[in-house]
Amino acid sequence: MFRSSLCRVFREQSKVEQYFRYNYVKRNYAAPSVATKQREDKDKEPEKKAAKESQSFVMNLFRGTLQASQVFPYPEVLTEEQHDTLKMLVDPVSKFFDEQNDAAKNDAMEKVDPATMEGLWELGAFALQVPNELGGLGLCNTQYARLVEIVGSHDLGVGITLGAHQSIGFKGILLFGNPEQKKKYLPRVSTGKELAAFCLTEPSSGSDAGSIKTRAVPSPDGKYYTLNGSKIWISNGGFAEIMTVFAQTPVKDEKTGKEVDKVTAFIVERGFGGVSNGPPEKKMGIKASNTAEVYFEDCKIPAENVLGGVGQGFKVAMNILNNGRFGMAAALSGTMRAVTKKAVDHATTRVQFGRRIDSFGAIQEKLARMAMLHYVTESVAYMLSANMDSGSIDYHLEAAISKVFASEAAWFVTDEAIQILGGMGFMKDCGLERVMRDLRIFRIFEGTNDILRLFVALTGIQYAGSHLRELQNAFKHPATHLTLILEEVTKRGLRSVGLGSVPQLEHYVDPQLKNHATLLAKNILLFGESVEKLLIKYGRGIVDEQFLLNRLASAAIDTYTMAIVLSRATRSLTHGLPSAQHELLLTQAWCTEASERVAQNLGALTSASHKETYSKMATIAKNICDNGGFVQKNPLGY
Ligand code: MYA
Repeated sequence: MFRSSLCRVFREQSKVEQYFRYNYVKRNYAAPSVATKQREDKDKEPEKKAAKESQSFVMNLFRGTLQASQVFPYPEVLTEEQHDTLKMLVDPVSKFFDEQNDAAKNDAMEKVDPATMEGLWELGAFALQVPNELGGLGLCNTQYARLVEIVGSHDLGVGITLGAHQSIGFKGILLFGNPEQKKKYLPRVSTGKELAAFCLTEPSSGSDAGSIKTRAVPSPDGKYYTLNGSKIWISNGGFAEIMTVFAQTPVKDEKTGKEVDKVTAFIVERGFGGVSNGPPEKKMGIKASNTAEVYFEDCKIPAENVLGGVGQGFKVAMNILNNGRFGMAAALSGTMRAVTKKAVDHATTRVQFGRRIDSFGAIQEKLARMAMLHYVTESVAYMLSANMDSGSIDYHLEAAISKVFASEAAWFVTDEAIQILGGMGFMKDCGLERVMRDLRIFRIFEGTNDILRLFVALTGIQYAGSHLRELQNAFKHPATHLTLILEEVTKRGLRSVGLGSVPQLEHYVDPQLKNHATLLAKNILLFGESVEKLLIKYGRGIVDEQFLLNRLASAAIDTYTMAIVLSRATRSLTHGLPSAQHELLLTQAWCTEASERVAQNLGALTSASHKETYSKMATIAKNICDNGGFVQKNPLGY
C-alpha cells in the first residue's frame, strides 16, 4: 500500500540517510570509495526536477515549515450576493427538514419517504453545485457546506442519498467532464430526477482501490468499451440511472510499448443495457439510504463516455473523493450541534442528588469536550470549503483530516450525549440511537480512517523526503546551491543545540492567544525534526512502520486543528462577535490539550520503550490470528 509513490522518492534519493552520513566535507576531501565513484557518476546525470512546493499547511508541517497562507487569516470568501442566496435557502431547507422529513420513519421504512424525495428534488437539493445554466443551484463549496450542515443535523440517511448522488456520484462529471458530457448529463441529474452513483468498491478491492478487477475492453473500431465486473456497497446502487464506474482498461505503456492495465473512469447509463443490481443491503445504520451491489455484464459504453482520460481513472477517483470530503465534516458538524442540544436540554432540566446535573464536574467535562470537538470540526469544514472556493488545489491532506476528525468527533459527541441522557438516551424514541447507528459507517466509508491516517502520514513524508532529496542534490553542486546549503546547515546546526528557529506565529493571532500560538509554533518545529529523524532511521522502510505512522498522523491532525481554531477564534475576537470570549475558551482548552497529545505522539516515535511495546503488540496480534482467537482460556479453564 502506498508503496509505489514513496518508493519512487526513495529510489531517486537512494536513502536520505546517505546524505546525512555522507556530508559535504567528506564528499570533498575523502578518498573516493566505490560508492563515492558511483555517486560522482550520478552527479553527471542531468539534475533532478525541483521538489514541488505546496501551499498546504499539513504538507509543510512535515518539513517543520509554517505555510500560513491557507490557515491565517480565517477565510471569508462569500460575496454579499452569495450570502443573500444562501440566506434565502437556509430557512426553506431547515423548514423542510423540520416539518416534512421524518428521519425515524425513513429509518424504519429503510428508504427515504417518496414525498421527501419529491420535496428534495423540488428544492434543488440534488443539484446544489451544478451550474445554473445546466439546471442546478450553482452553489460554491461554502454555500454547499452550510446546507449540508442542516441535512446532517436532521437525517444522515437522507444525507447519504443526497451525498452519494452529488458529492461523489456525478462529481466526476463536474470536475473532469468535457463540455459535451456536462451538457448531456448534468441537467439529467439536476432536474431530470435521475439519481447518480459512484462505483469503485469491489468484493476484493476496498481500501486497495487500485486493485479493482472490473474491466472495460475497447472495441476493435475504438467506438465503444465492453464493461464486465461487479461493484459492492454502492450507495444509490439500487436505482441510480447514471454512474461513475471505474474499470481496468488496457493501455500502452509509453516507456516499454507493452500493454498494461490501468484504471479508467466511465460515465455509465443504466439504459446502456447489461447493468443490474442486487437487493438493498441490510445495514446497521443509514438504513434510509439505498446500498446495493451493481453488476455489469457486457455493458457497451460509448468511447466518448470516458471521463478524465483513458488510464487516468485512479486519479479521477481520488480527486472526486478529496473534493467531497469537506461535505462530510460540514454534515457531521450539524449532527453534533443537534445531538449536543439534546444533551444540554436534558442536563439543564434533570435533577439528581438534589442538583441539576449540569452542575456536576463530570457532566461539565463531557459538555465542554463535545463543544470543543464540534468547534474544531465546524472550523475545519468551513476553512476547507473556503480554501477550495479560493482555488486551492493543495488540500488533499486537509480533506482527509476533515473526514477522519469529523467522523471520530461525531461518534464521540453522540456517545457522550447518550451517556448524559443515561437510560433515556438508550431508548429508541430519543432518536440518539439512530444517529449513533448512522454514524458508525462514517469512519469506514469514503476511505477508512485507518487508511486516511496512513495516507496523511506517508504523503507528508513523501513531500518532506522530496525536499531532502533536493538538498542532497544541492550538495552535489555546492557552488550553485550555496544559499540553500548554508540555510539548511545553519538550521540543522542550531536545531542540534536546541536553538532551532521556531516559526513566528504571534502576529497571526489575537494577543490573548499568544501563548497558544507559541505551542503551535513549537509543535511545527518538533514535527519537522521528528519526520527527519524517521527518514534517517527508516529510509523507505518507513512505509511498513504503521504503529509510528499512526502516531505521526495523529500529531498532524492535532497540530492542524490547533492552527484552525487559533485562526477562527482570532477572527471572532477581531470582529467582536458575541461568541468571541466563548470561542477563546474553546480554543485555549483545545490547544493546550492537543499540544500535549502532539508531544506524546511525537515522543513515541523515537522512544525505545514504545517501540518495544509495538513489537509486543505485533506478536500478540499474530498469536491471536495464529490461534483463530484469544490464546488463553478463562481463569476457570473451560
Ligand atoms: S466510495 C469508496 C471509497 N474508497 C476509498 O476511499 C478507497 C481508499 N483507498 C485509497 O484512497 C487509495 O487506494 C490509497 C492509495 C490512498 C490507499 N489524492 O501508490 P499510491 C496518488 C490525490 O499511494 P495505492 C465510498 O466509500 C498518489 O500520490 N492523489 O496508491 C462511498 C500517487 O500519485 P503519483 C492521490 O497504494 C460512500 C498515486 O495516486 C490520492 O494504490 C458513500 C498512487 O498512489 C489522493 N487522495 O493506494 C458516501 N491517493 O503516482 C456518500 C493517492 O503521481 C457520500 N494518490 O505519485 C457522503 C458525502 C457526505 C455528505 C453527507 C451529507 C449529510
